[in-house]
Amino acid sequence: KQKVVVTRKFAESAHKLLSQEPDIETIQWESDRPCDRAWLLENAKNASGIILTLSDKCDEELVSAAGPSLKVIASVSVGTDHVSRDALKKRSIRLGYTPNCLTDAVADLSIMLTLMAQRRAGEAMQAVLKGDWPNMPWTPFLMTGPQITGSTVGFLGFGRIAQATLKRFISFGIKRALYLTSTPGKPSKADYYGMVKESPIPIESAQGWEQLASESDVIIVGCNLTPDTKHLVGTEFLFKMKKTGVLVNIARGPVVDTAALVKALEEEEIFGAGLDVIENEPNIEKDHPILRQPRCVVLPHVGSATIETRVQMAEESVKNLIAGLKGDVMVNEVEL
Ligand code: 8YV
Repeated sequence: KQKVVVTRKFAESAHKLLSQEPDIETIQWESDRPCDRAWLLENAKNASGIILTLSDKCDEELVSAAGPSLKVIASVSVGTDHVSRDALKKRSIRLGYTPNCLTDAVADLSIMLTLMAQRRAGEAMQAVLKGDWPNMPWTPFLMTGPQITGSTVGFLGFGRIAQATLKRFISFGIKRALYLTSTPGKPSKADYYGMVKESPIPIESAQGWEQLASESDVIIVGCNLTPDTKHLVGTEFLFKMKKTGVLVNIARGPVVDTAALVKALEEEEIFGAGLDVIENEPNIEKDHPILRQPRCVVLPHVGSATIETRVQMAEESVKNLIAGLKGDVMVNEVEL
């Protein structure tokens, strides 16, 4: 039998799929706590496949611990920055991932964070929770923020999630979209929903980050984390944004320089922010300076957290793993 290590308790249906495979023996991490690294390294020995998530680093150490038997890594995620592609490539290990099934859930969250930041939902709810409402007489500009209708939305990264977010924003009546990919000024190669070419609003490729930052009312960070995108949103970017601008990050924390964001919020260089991800997550203590910013909504990386999506992600990962072990076509495979 081929040994498969599973680092989380995923949806029941996914475990069932795996257990129906006669040639697979599963080693399961049983706790709801993140999988212990020492346990993973120990149990990976002689494994043919590993199903893991973002917080399980898949690096040279893990791949060597598994040894030459390792054929497939199935990551329950769209992002694969926790996986060393080099370590896999040199041993011809295949990498499965789950790019499509979580798009809607994350796009929904992008909209939610945008509206929360623009409409000051976090700040307003805090005021109510603190019992301040009786002391907040109605005034015409009480808790007002910028409106999404008629705005320009800028996308840093223009993949599936960004395009699904744009599709939603169009129904909110935005007037224009700008995007920045690794080829500034060039039309996007992918048009996932057939709306980039046939859109009711102009969708333009920005010439560079300066144009994206200065002309957008909302910036959605949706790019991969790479050495090129780390801290791409730093002081210069944030201080180029409109003072009424809102920054939303649903990608990876390190794309945004948190210290620079705190400064931009404190100095009112931008209006607000919505973060589903942040540098050094999940180790964000109560006294972290970003949590003292009333105009910043911070969520604990819940972009894909709908029941339906998490079930699909797990099932798809198992299918990727099984296909990988059999030498078949995966549902979604990363080209290494
Ligand atoms: C997941 C994500 O929650 O898919 C991704 O890349 O960041 C989130 O959807 C996370 O990866 C769980 O592994």
